[in-house]
Amino acid sequence: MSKLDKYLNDSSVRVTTGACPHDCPDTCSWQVAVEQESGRAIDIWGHEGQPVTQGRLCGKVDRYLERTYHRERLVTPLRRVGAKGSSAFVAVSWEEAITAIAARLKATIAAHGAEAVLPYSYAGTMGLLQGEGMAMRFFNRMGASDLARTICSEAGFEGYQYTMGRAIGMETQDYAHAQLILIWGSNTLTSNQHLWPFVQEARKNGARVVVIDPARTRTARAADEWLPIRPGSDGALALAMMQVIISEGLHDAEYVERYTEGFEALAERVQGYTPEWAAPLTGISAERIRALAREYATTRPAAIRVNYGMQRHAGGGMAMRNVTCLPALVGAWRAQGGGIQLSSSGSFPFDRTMLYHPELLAGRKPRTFNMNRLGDALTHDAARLAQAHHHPRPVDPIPAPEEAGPPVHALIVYNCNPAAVAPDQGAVVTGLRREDLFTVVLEQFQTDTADYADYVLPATTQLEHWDLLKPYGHLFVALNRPAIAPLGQSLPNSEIFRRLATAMGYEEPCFQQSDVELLEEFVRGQQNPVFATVTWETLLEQGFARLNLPQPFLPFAEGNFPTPSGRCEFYSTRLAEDGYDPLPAWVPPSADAGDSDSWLQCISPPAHSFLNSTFVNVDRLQAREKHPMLWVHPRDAAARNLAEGEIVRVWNELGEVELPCHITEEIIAGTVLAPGVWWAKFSPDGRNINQVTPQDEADMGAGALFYDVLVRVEKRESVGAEERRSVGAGEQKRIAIG
Ligand SMILES: Nc1nc2c(c(=O)[nH]1)N[C@H]1C(S)=C(S)[C@@H](COP(=O)(O)OP(=O)(O)OC[C@H]3O[C@@H](n4cnc5c(=O)[nH]c(N)nc54)[C@H](O)[C@@H]3O)O[C@H]1N2
Ligand SMILES: Nc1nc2c(c(=O)[nH]1)N[C@H]1C(S)=C(S)[C@@H](COP(=O)(O)OP(=O)(O)OC[C@H]3O[C@@H](n4cnc5c(=O)[nH]c(N)nc54)[C@H](O)[C@@H]3O)O[C@H]1N2
Ligand code: SF4
Ligand SMILES: [Mo]
Repeated sequence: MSKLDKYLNDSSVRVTTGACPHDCPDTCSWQVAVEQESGRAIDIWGHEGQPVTQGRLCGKVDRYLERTYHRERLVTPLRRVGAKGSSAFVAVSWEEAITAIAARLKATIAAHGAEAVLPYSYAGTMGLLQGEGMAMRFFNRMGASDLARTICSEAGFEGYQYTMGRAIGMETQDYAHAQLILIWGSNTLTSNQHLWPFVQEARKNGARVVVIDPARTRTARAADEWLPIRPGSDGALALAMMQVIISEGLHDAEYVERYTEGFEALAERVQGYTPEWAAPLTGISAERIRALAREYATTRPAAIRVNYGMQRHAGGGMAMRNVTCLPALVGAWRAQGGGIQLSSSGSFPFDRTMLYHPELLAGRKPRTFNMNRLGDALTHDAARLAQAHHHPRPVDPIPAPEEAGPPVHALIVYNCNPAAVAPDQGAVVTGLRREDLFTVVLEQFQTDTADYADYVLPATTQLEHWDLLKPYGHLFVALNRPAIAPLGQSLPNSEIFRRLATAMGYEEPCFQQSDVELLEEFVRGQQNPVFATVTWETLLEQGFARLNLPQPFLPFAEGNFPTPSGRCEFYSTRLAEDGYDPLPAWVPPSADAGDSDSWLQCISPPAHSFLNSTFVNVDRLQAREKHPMLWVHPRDAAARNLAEGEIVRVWNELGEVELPCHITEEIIAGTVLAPGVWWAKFSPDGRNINQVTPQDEADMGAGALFYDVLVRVEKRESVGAEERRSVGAGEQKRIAIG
């Protein structure tokens, strides 16, 4: 008997349908059983009728009730009473908190202008309502600084779009029809596990699965082949594959002729990019590259699942662009089971004006900060402040220091934990420590970031509020209904911003809309025919609805690329206009240790049992990940005389962190790996790996460079005093500015 049947037969229990809010491509639909009498949720499981969820949640969200009822859930507003970062707070009433926050914001705006207020948020929840639904209205009305949400996927997204037009790709279920699957820069079994059953189905029908990754992840172990690659070199691998395919005439000449742009120029461009050229860059032998290219071009259908690992590098945008050319070159789009998926986001052309009410800006055009440069944005240094403005393309001007605008005096953080997840943690924390910075954090838990808040406001979890979810891995919109009442005094983000708006004197009717009214209006208001099947009634009844798209979904079988030319653009005029090379090119990572014996490349991809910095405080999940650590290859460990489990110092010019080392062949030599994203306060020295990640931008979209990092790894005692001083000097510099 299914769980649903069991509970439907039990009148003491009611079942509510909802959806997982987390930043994960799978956006599972779930069901929650609630004991009628106590109002307490007693069980949660994956929706059996949702074709991608297929009745299963991941090991993290299986523990969602433990997270919701966690002993450390924030259940009352808090006011800081100790030093910033010391986590000393007292409980206050909502009225006191809201009144005090509004008063301080008004004073800040009067003294420095509304741009001195900076919202800082990401995808702690991907819900359209508890994400930016009410928040964006609030900050638009205020005229606050805007935030470019670049921390995750921007470089790859841009690279994909220059080639393809929009982030549209294969439907998840169609991977079952592939005969070859390249999993490229993705740890699918960890971060996209609902794709895996379809991969397995393909294998049952004879498909081969190859994982291209610097780490032998659990996905690589489960695949047919692990192709270890040096971080940041995927662009070179894709160029060399194209060189082989074109020079051997293995491309689909008919598809190329009818549906692509710039083939001749591409053929000329890739001539020099032979496998022999790519071998030393990628660490993959020329022979193996040649074989992979041939296999990819001659196996039909061939699918690629590409994810964000490869684009957290200086050349990440171009790397994604290069990889994205491959399916069109071999005509993979023609058949079900062929093509590529980065994200399904481009299939959801939501009209968000009803949600965000941009008219509240009333003609103002606030400056936009790049969220990856939060450290710089929080300094008083005008040059750094100017540098922190969002300038995603080479043609975008960077303002001069005198045009940078006022320093940030108030920071409002929601759905994000920047003290743990943002690059250059030393700079971020220095900024958060500023006595003259007023910080408000909306949170479910006392995170690293909440420790620096002046006010912490307790937020509800997905079990306690309404929301609407747009996935980025599949094509099903989902509705989340609350299953239980808010815990303690916690409130949905939407309600917190509503109360703040009232206290600020914002009287527009959109601040009076209830959560359900807002969602219903948004769903009913979508005009694009792709949403014809996503009706409010279906969502209420079923909990999810697939976009009005044909099945099988073959978006580019006959061209129809949403690019300016309507073709897949090997040559892109838009790239040229934006200041880039219009053709696929080699853009190296900025962190290349070359033949250096002392520097190592450092990547910090997601830990299996965490979701970014979420779930790190859930006991059972923390126990599974044990403790923060650094994977080191035996060769690199031997060169440093390191022993398993010994605490090492990981450092570069930005900062340093101490981590126990784990000696393993599951990471390539020359690269170290720190599973992320641990709360800094759970680490031996109160820091995490983002001590050493830079604020610098990737080539496209001003994306983050989390995996484009050089570090020194040494025994704790052996770092020379002089080198340590030079690291310390970097921090001193920032403290002086802050
Ligand atoms: N070194 C390193 N750093 C990284 C990465 C990496 O790979 N390596 N990955 C990067 C990536 S890809 C991303 S996307 C970012 C993610 O960074 P974040 O967006 O910060 O990540 P999360 O941990 O998902 O969510 C942050 C917080 O949102 C809170 N939250 C969840 N739901 C709600 C809600 O309804 N209301 C409120 N008020 N709060 C809520 C959670 O409690 C959590 O503390 O991190 C980046 N940082
Ligand atoms: N369990 C779990 N699931 C998650 C998350 C999580 O933290 N935990 N995070 C969520 C978020 S925010 C995101 S953005 C998504 C996607 O998350 P992604 O960032 O795509 O994460 P992964 O799937 O781990 O894939 C990254 C893989 O790329 C590898 N890699 C690093 N550098 C390179 C490189 O230069 N080239 C290649 N080929 N590979 C490289 C890493 O070793 C890792 O295995 O996952 C989401 N799902
Ligand atoms: S985190 Fe991802 S896999 Fe886990 S329940 Fe949520 S959507 Fe599903
Ligand atoms: Mo992400």
